Amino acid sequence: MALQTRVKLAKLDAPKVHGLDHDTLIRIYRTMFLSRRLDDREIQLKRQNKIYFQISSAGHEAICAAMGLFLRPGVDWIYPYYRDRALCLMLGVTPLETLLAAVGAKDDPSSGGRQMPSHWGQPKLNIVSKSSCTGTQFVQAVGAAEATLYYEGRRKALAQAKKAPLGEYVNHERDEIVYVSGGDGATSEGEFWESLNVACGKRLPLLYLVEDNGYAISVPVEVQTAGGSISKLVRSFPALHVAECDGTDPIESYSVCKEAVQYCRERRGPALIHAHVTRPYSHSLSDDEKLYKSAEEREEEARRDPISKFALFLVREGILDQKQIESLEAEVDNEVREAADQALAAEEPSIDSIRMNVYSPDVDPASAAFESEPQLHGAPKTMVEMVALTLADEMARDERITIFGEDVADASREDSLKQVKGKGGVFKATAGLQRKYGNDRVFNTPLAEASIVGRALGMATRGLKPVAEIQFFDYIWPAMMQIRDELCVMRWRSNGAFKAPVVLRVPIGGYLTGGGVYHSQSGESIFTHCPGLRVVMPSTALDVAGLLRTAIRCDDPVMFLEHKHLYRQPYNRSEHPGPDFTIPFGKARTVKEGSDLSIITYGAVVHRAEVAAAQLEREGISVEIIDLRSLSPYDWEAIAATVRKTHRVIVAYEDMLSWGYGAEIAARIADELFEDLDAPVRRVAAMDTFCAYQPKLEDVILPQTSHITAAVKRLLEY
Ligand SMILES: Cc1ncc(C[n+]2csc(CCOP(=O)(O)OP(=O)(O)O)c2C)c(N)n1
Ligand SMILES: [Mg+2]
Repeated sequence: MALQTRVKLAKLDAPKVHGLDHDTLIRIYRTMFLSRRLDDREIQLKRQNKIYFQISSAGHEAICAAMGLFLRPGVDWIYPYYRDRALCLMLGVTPLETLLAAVGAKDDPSSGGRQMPSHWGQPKLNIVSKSSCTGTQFVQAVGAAEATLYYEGRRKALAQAKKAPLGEYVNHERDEIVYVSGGDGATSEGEFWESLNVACGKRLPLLYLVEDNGYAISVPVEVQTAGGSISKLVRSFPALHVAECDGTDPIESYSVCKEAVQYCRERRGPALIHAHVTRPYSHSLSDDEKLYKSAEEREEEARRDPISKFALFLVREGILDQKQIESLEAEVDNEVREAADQALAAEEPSIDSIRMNVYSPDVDPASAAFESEPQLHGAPKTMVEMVALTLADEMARDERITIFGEDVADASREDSLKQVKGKGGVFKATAGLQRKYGNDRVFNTPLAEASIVGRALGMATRGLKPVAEIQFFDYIWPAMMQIRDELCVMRWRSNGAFKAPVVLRVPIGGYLTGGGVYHSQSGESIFTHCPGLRVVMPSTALDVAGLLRTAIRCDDPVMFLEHKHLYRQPYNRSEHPGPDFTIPFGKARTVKEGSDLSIITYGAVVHRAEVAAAQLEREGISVEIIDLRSLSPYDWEAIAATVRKTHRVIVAYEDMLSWGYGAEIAARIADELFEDLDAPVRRVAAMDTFCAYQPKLEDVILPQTSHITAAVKRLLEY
């Protein structure tokens, strides 16, 4: 809304206001005041039980409003913290839009009523959907800044990204930058440090704003940060521009933001602003700061309140007189009242909308569009060779694909690359790809799993197609929050405005003879438990080719589990099926037909079931084997069909017996196919313990052919 308050022009002392003109000074104040009034209104609505949560931006308005003057909506990429209301208003988010989020309205542009208020997100403004997690945003912003550099050199990738679903929001400008903010508390998360390491190492155009209000809920900054000052700690990061300011003073903030933004735009490296702000309204409405802040401290904070201080400044400098301030404030109050009335009358989301946008509405990887016939040619390839071949084929087709992780490159040092054969992954699954497609497309990362996934997510948000590798399933856990709370939820929480079509390739499983507890883990059920994520686990080279290609071409995040023990087996090789061979997700493969009993399995147990079936065949027992190969979605129809055919079923899987993936399948069979069973559903699985290094112990722990054979015989006795 245009400022209607008439302003008496005063002569400004230029150095005092860093060249800011009257209109801009008033715009800053208006935005700050509007932000505060929206908080006040939300607090009132919460007390009236008309909204369900409130977290304020009070005390943070000055630095955020100042920053908003330098960021360009729809050009720069914004990863805002929940206290960035004034920034978002400056960039074009309207008061009504913020209140639509507060009431959880259908037309709330950040989430359609799915997220709490102040969890910003608007694709047309390049404001990326924010989760509640403190710290995850930092590594995602790194990925977004990497996309900036990537698109600079890869125009074809940009064109391809624009053509993909949600491509209307893909953009790139030569001097764009990425902004990410967080609180003093959030800087303690590992992801903050992981992100700085990459941003400085790659000199990314990434601007950090640390809004230090002295507390993370009740934890004071000296407990949070060694020495109490984050800017002191980060000063030794190379190429990082570091500035500290009074974030309650918009004019000082303006000058500091100007310099930092310029530093990033000029591609001199990342910048970090450490802004000291206040937090007068407690952490949220669920908190009462009187419980841990002394009265003296609270009074001191009140004296630093940015709104009252700046109003006083404007009057003192003759920019606005008291009457004009009152008139401006009345105008803002009116605007807030009107927006609140509209928000309270807004339509709620429909109950059935809850199922929408868990997965892509545009690309269904389980559809017939992904059915194809293999065009087999060439010498048989192992599973791991097929991974590399499929990646190479897809990279040739789609310039959006980037590949990264620990040790995935042939050789990071270009001089060495000329002289050596190349590493290409600890299992050689990415061998030769860097040499073929370049260092910007295939590269090694620091040893930091959360940042591998977070960076992939940041790139995917901007239209790229990252295929990242987690070196061993056993080491995926630092990335768990990025996977569970970010990758899986991005599309749903933004109500379809953002997506995260990352492929995570993860070597998994045991039977390694000497793998021990940290190189043999299973745990696929932990990820099939996560809505939003597709999980596949092929057991043959042909299925690797078809399913990996589908994973890359689909528009959802996919966890592609590669069983290490199967990588180089002679029994699952395949000729190359051609560059367009895809297999739909959620379609099982009948490994062997049979009539007496069914074994439902996947991964490394498929072959063990085949060996068991061959032995049993000699004793006149006919076993049917179903390889699920896709775990989420999975082929319930194939399961039901085989149970209805043989009436006896064993679910055989490598994960632990209790709470393992097969436990759910067995439960569903017992639940929904009870009438079709002639005997109870049986499971053959690993013991509920860890996988031992000593091969004799490993043999006992993991399911073996002999366990399957014994289970089949027992089941046929019914
Ligand atoms: C990963 C994670 N851990 C804990 C929380 C709960 N939590 C929400 S805000 C917050 C404090 C954040 O402090 P700070 O980063 O300083 O931001 P401030 O709220 O002070 O602006 C905590 C612990 C969370 N949301 N995410
Ligand atoms: Mg804080």
